[in-house]
Amino acid sequence: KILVTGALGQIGSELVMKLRQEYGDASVVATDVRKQDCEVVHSGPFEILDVQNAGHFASLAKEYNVDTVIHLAALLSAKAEANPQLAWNINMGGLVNALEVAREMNTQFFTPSSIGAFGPGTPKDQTPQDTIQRPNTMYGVNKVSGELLCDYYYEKFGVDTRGLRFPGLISYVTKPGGGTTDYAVEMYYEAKEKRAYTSYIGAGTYMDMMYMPDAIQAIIQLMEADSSRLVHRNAFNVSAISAAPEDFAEAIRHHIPDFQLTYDVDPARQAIAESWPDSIDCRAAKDEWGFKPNYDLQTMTKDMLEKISLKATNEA
Ligand code: VAH
Repeated sequence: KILVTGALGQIGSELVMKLRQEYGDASVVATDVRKQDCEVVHSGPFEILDVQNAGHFASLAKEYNVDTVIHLAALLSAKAEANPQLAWNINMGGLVNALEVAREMNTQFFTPSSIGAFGPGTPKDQTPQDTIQRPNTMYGVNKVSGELLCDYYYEKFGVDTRGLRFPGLISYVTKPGGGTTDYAVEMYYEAKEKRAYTSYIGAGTYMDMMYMPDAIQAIIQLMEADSSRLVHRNAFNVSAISAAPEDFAEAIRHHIPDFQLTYDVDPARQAIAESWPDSIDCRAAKDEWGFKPNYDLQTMTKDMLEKISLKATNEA
């Protein structure tokens, strides 16, 4: 049985459905701090869980006799920067509780890291898998601490912990909440609705991005990889695209020729974006477990715009 925290979030809402498809509906216990009327709640076991509640976390894991914990519950970068103490409590308190469940029940363990785990002093182009990590955001501190803690639980207690440093993830199922890279998702939606978007991230600001299907595939591929091949564990650089707002706009114009991009830079999120890499080196993930994304900016844009149209029609 697989227990997923943050199951109603941007990654969780798609990962749960994919895991249920692969392993059976009853094999994935979806949890989140609130309940919603959606297919994750209706298609298999769902429990309300605040990951800061260690006792409840442990009792749920025992009740379902889980053998894998996928811990996604967290505050993303912009929200964390606005509420740093809350972010520490949720992001680190939740992670420690999740790792303790994994240790006590000897489960396999996954939690995402992020390009946010790198800071201003990190080489920006083709950021290496192993390099300096001194992020200057609370989210980044949480992600670096999380990577170190997950490696510690592997070295010290033998917990099979694995992680991915995700870039900005683009998806149409569930909108991200409180991230810095969310502008790219918003741009696709507003391109469809208004044929225009005002970006809070400035022109020329490059960040790594990836389409959600590639992210979901990477999680499953990593978790199924032969552990004897893994030189790294927490966490692998993975990315598919390095792009700035104008690159997304150009790709969108292939489908919506009169799309207009303007800028109204938000200093807080611009500062976070500028502290992150422009592009990361994913060779370790390719060499150790065969990471290979399928979508580039053009194919992602085509699929995103088609799926957003479909969604609008279905919801109409
Ligand atoms: C964020 N989407 O913006 C997340 C992610 C690399 C970005 O960590 O905070």
